[in-house]
Amino acid sequence: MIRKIALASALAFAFATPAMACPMADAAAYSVAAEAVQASAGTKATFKVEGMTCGSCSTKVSDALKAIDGVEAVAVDYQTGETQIAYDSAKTDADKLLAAIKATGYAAQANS
Ligand SMILES: [Cu+2]
Repeated sequence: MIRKIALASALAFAFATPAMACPMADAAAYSVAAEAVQASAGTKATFKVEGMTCGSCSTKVSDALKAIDGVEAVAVDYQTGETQIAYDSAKTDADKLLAAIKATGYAAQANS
């Protein structure tokens, strides 16, 4: 309950802030995306991505993952490198996800 209220406040803040690079809004957007990953019925995989410095970096990684057939939800936090993915294990696997992240130019490893 308290978490939901905190999330709602974070969301209100994010939307009240015009399209502007803001670490707090980026963190709020990541929380929302991460909730969607956790809510998905798909198989979950988490990775640590190194070298991202801004929202464009996380968008690049996120777009590369979303382009993979079978990927259902993606959350990428450039501030911590934490990357969560929900996917259909009949269509793709963690190795392909990791390869797609690395293809964007960032170092990454699977969290175990
Ligand atoms: Cu960047």
